[in-house]
Amino acid sequence: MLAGGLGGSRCVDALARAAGPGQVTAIGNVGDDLEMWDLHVSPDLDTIMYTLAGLLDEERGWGVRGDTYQAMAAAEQAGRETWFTLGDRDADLHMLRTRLMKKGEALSTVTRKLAEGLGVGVELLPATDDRLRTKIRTPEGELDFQDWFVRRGHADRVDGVRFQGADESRPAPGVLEAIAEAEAVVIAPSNPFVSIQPILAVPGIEAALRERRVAAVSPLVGGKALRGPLAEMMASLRHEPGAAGVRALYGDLVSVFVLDREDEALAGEIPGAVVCDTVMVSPERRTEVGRAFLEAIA
Ligand code: FO1
Repeated sequence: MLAGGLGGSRCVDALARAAGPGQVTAIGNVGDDLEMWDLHVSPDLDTIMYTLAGLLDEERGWGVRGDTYQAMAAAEQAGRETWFTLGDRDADLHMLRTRLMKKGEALSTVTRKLAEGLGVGVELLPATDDRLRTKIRTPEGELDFQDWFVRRGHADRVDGVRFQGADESRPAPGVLEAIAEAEAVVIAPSNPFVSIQPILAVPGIEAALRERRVAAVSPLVGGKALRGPLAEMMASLRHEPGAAGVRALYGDLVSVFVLDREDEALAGEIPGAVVCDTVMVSPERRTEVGRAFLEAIA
């Protein structure tokens, strides 16, 4: 499964619950990564890990449930950067990641160690070990992804997206093999512009997908994203609104497109459409939703 953001992590969880231990490989977006307090933060990889480990703050959609914020409070008192919130326990993970990467370990190696440490039963691979960063073009100029998303609350209109470093990047070890060997390849209900395209931008990944039958799950239900600015981005980037627009965006890369029941009426006009329940906000619902996915994409 190709995944980014909260929708992606919930879908990885749903599929993992339905398919059973050791059956799922998630390829995660790294375009959102940033350095905060000189720590390497990989929000999308961490959201997947925390979700699978049952640690995610589900209400907020990021970070660790019940975390404390002593380091943040100290930074604020001292007048240091606090626009990106790191809980104490979350920061400990970033410290370990940064320490191991400074010793020369690749992000994929470190991610495997972190996931094992949290008891995560899914193989989680960053799309690339190389530096790839999403940049957002706005009327105020080009912004780093988290600057746009968190610091400025994704209030600036998006006129374009690019992935710095993508052309020189290589897929992380195991990524192309996972795509080639999977029984089914699924694009999670993540934001296509800032979660999925930065994965596809790594040379070799899209070509590997084109050799396979790929299913995508719509991130828009009733024209709206459960969370995040996708509906607004569809408009500002001049795409057809709603699930049909996302379907068109994936074009012939995808042959199965999973729509939520709420969008059943669209199915007739959407190539490869299948319909099932896709909302998996509550962890209790995820096994059932995951089973329905497996059936729908089979
Ligand atoms: N999102 C916010 O809106 N504000 C934050 O301060 C914030 C901190 C944060 C820390 C660690 C982490 O793993 C994620 C964090 N996020 C925060 C979420 C993150 O910016 C986005 O949800 C993703 O990058 C978009 O998929």
